[in-house]
Amino acid sequence: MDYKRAQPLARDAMAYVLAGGRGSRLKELTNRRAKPAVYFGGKSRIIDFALSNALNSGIRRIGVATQYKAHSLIRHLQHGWNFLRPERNESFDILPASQRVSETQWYDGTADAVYQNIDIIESYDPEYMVILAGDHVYKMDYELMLRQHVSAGADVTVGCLEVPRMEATGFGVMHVNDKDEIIAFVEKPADPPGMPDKPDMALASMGIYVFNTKFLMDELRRDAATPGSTRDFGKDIIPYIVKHGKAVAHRFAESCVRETPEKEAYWRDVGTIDAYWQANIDLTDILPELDLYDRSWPIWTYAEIRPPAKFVHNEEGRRGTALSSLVAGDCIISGAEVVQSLLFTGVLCRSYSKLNEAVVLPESVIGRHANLSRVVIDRGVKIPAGLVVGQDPELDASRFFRTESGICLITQDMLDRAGLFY
Ligand code: ADQ
Ligand code: ADP
Repeated sequence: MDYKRAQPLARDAMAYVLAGGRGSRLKELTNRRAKPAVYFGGKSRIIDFALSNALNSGIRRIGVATQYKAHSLIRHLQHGWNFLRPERNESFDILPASQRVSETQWYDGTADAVYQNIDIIESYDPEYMVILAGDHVYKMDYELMLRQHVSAGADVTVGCLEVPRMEATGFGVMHVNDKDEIIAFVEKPADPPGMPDKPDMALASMGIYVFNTKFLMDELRRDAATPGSTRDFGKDIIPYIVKHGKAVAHRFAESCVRETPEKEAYWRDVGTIDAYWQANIDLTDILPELDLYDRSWPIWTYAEIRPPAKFVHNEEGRRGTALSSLVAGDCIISGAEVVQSLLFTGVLCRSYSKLNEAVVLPESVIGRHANLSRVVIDRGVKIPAGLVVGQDPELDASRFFRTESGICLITQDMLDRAGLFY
């Protein structure tokens, strides 16, 4: 027996996470950090999902390409993910855009973010490359995708899921034949084509690709020599292979990690304030669709060791409570009422304050008698005593970023600008 087949294909693969995008639809949350570094779920950052999936799938070589506002992301990766060791046939590389091949300062498209590090990838000599976006929340076993890729003899395998047709304008959309070979691919079509058997749904690319490394390297070199290419997987590489080679679709539902196959295959692009707020608040459900407590598929992150969360009366006997909420370490709920909310590490809720459907990022302070509902509060924000948000849409919109559905993003800059001091 070929000794390599005795181990998972994942051990011959390198995961390459694209983590350079800006994610501008997250507004001020991405002013100081790239979207993959944005906090999610009480303790983690968005990129922890792709990285944990890679690790849980058995992949032990990981590269992360960073670009936009990378400092917070790089610090997180260095603290939390730097445990893969070369002496165990493992590797973890943080690959900032650094003019390694081309003379331009930045990576062009996503394919360029791989091309510029070809020499590093080739030095590890992985059989397969698993290209991942760093900005989605989902649990997936890439080993199953690798197996399909190998057994289908594909040049590229593209992860895909079904989305409502009208929501597919932000995706690569494909048509497949009865063997799930991709016969057409359009990147971000204005009028997305529906699926033949389900015209209201479209088959969308998740921006996840599996290649044989040698094939990918040849394609990247070909693309780099092609005038007019934007050096992007979705715009250039995938459409070219669909035309000239064998591109196969891998259905996310086949490899999504969930308790039972009947459960919805959970995948979220938390790219807007509404989607970000909703996906975080969904975790406060009794049985949320995304299970963060499944120890067989842990979402690993870096967090400092901090004291436990604490719930106390104030001196007048007012109870500090949290109901249907996730409360991270080092939070203090003192004479405050927290309902259906998600508090990240080190949040202090002071007496008589009320939070309802609030997502509060680390180290923020909620002043006395503040009453906030349907909000996202950025890291380290000091909410002044008595501030009310969620009751007067016009007032809220004049002070904060308020979405059409009424979610308010609150940052320290916005409070300062409105003269709302702690
Ligand atoms: P988009 O969602 O538009 O389309 P894109 O902006 O290309 O995604 O970013 C993909 C990933 O690469 C993100 O994780 C982003 O952070 C990162 N990234 C972007 N530019 C980068 C750069 N220059 N250097 C490093 N990293 C970078 C893609 C596909 C679609 C597919 C969707 C699914 O093109 O076909 O449907 O993803 O979300
Ligand atoms: P308020 O009740 O007005 O919110 P504080 O913010 O001072 O008042 O918090 C009151 C209670 O919260 C304290 O008595 C204590 O139990 C707890 N607390 C506040 N800060 C800390 C801290 N740094 N370490 C531990 N407990 C704290």
